[in-house]
Amino acid sequence: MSKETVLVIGSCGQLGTELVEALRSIYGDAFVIASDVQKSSNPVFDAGPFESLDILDQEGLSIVLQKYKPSHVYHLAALLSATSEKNPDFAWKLNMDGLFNILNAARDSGIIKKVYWPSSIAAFGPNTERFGTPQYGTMDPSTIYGISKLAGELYVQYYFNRWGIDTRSLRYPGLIGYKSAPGGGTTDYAVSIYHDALKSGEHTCFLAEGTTLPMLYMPDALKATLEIMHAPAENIKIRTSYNLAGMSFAPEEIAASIAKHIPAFSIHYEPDYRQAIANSWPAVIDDSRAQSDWGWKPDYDLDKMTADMLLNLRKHYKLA
Ligand code: AKB
Repeated sequence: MSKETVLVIGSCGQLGTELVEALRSIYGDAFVIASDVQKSSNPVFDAGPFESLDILDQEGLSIVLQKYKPSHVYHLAALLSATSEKNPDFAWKLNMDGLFNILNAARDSGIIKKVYWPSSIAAFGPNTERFGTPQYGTMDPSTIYGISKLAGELYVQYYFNRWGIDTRSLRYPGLIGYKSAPGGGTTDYAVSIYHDALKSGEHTCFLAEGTTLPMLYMPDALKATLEIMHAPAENIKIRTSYNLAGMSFAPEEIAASIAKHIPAFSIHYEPDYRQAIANSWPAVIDDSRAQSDWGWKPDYDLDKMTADMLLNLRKHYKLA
């Protein structure tokens, strides 16, 4: 891999933490600049450069860009769905102004050549086809997070069409991993359920039985992110954001998968305000365009993910 320099903004979140680690193994520690408003204690961030950066601070962004001259930027800083509903004004400000700051810097500085920005299944809404959700169909998000994602998709496409910024994006489903904690999403139960299974043998789910949502195991999320960023530009035919699928399941199905390893495991349901968010989202995504345009294929299904999550969390909790 050539000595590109990569900047990850919002690097201390669930995806960023693992993405920094993966990027450093490709580009080398010194060439991947991690940044966030505050450095987390994860040792990943001690292996290479870290900059304290609030993406709403244009001056601060400009200083980091001039210092490192990153050609590739992964802009991950955002409020997720559940947190956004608690503070919609700030969610809109962070999610949109943060994106504008990066896109304008890419347009004006001449430093950044490629921008990765994540969208989400939240860009769909209650009138979207829930099963086999197509790449192009009804998009009427009802959450502020989803509205910011849909608007962001159109903006990244606009900057590609108008100014030739090489913008690339995926509509992530819920992401599940054992190395870093999610924060403020509607799909977060699918991470905490594994921790609870090992710690107490039971989980109280904030979504109701039967709530099927699209999900993706973190190694697949990293694979997709790196594949779309490294694919030849001519293969990236969608410049809004690609549908991306791994698996879909309801809480009782992940519980059954866990019970294959921990037979006494039990799940209880106490749906809260996040149920309405989940109800407005797709259940099963059609990602055939990602498959045909740049060869997307996930490696993990539910049972394979469960086995890997439990194996690694057992080590983490020193149960193995
Ligand atoms: C959330 O639940 O908000 C996120 C997402 C699906 O974008 N995990």
